[in-house]
Amino acid sequence: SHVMATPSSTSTFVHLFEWSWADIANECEAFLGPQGFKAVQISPPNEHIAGEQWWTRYQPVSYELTSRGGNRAQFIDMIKRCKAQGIDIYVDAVINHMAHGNGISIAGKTYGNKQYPIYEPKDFHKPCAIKSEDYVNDAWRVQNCELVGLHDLDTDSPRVQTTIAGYLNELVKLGVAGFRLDASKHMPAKDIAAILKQLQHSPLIFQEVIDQGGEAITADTYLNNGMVTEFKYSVKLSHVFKKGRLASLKGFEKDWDLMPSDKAIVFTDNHDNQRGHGGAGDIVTFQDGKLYELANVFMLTYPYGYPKVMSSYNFNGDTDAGGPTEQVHQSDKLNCNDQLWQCEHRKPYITGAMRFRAQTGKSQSIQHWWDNDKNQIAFSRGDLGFVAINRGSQVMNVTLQTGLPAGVYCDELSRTSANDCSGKTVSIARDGKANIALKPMDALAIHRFAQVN
Ligand code: LAG
Ligand code: CA
Repeated sequence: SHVMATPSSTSTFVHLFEWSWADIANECEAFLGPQGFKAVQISPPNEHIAGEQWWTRYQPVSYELTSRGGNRAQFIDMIKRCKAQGIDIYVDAVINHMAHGNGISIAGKTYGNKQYPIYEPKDFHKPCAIKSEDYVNDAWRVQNCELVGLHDLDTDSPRVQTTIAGYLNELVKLGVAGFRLDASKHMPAKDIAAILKQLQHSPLIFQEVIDQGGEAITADTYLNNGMVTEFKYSVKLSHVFKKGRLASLKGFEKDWDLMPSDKAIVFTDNHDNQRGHGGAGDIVTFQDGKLYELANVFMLTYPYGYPKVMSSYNFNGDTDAGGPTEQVHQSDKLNCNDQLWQCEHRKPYITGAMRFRAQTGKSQSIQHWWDNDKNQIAFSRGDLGFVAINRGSQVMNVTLQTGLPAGVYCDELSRTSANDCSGKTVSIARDGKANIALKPMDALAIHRFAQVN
């Protein structure tokens, strides 16, 4: 039977959106492994429609491993090289539907009239279009009609279930450690359960269910199958950082009506809502600069959910634009810059907050919460770590109880590597108190395993 593997609360993964398999393999070796990330979510690896837009990846033509990311050999090489660095690969599995209409695939195959290499017309639901009001009052249509014209697989049929399970089992055999199940809200939870029952191992499962409240289908229906994306977190965290008061984050888990921490995949933004797709609101993204880094610092240092860091590219306001044609890792240079790949996961404060999470995960309790009722906050992770964030426009300068033993601590966010003390330091007195000084739009995170001797 299917037993869910739970990631430890010490872990962080990153979505390398539209990165090629060769780039991901290089990034595992150059950065993700040495820094201590847990896993990478990759773009869909299966055969998809031809075209330049990023979303061609969400129109499957077959489950053959030929995609813009690379071919099967490159896919296998990526898994091996990442695994050697301790990095898992999570595949974005597009299983609710197949490509719209007629056309040609990236591998040069033709499809049309619901005829694909692995499916035929009888494998699909009778066509009807999902209308916006269906989300509010017609669960059946959301799951049985077509999402933006994509031919909807009859996921209730044993033949379809076996075909999908065959695809997932093949990936697990190649070393894939987890799956994002795309468009899960558009599949009945029992159909997903029937597919998962046929898996030969227990990969990490997270279902993409967009539930911001007020819809006919709710995220909790899917919790028995595994983890679920917590969109309320993305929307509410974004709102607090953009327009609200950080002080209101005190005890947010109780106020925001969220799913249990060990079921929740949390993120600041994702590949859809950062560009206004997938019913987005006003979300924090790389375009918010320092504000975005602070939102990620909060997500990564606070013990709620399994956090996913978004890694994006500059799309110049064109919400359909595919990624840069330049690879990230070119022979002699790294194309992480404002114009091309954003590489948010390499921003020192974001990487540093990820390392802080890895070091403090054993203490899930929040203590010594402090705020100034506005945009300055601080809290400890039991007696293992302490965090302060100043999102205000005034200097923060206050003496606070840290809950940590006396000593001089290195700030994990501002040091340049995990082995030096090149950034800020904090001196904690014998009573556990310390002077915490932060410029506007700055943060610090100290923990027991980074002290000056
Ligand atoms: C998802 N999760 O449930 C993905 O996260 C999301 O990125 C996918 O939509 C969607 N579900 C289907 O897998 C993306 C784009 C859509 C795009 C679709 C298919 O956000 O804009 O639709 O992928 O490629 C595009 C056109 C539509 C058109 C459709 C069919 O934008 O105008 O109707 O293709 O031709
Ligand atoms: Ca469906």
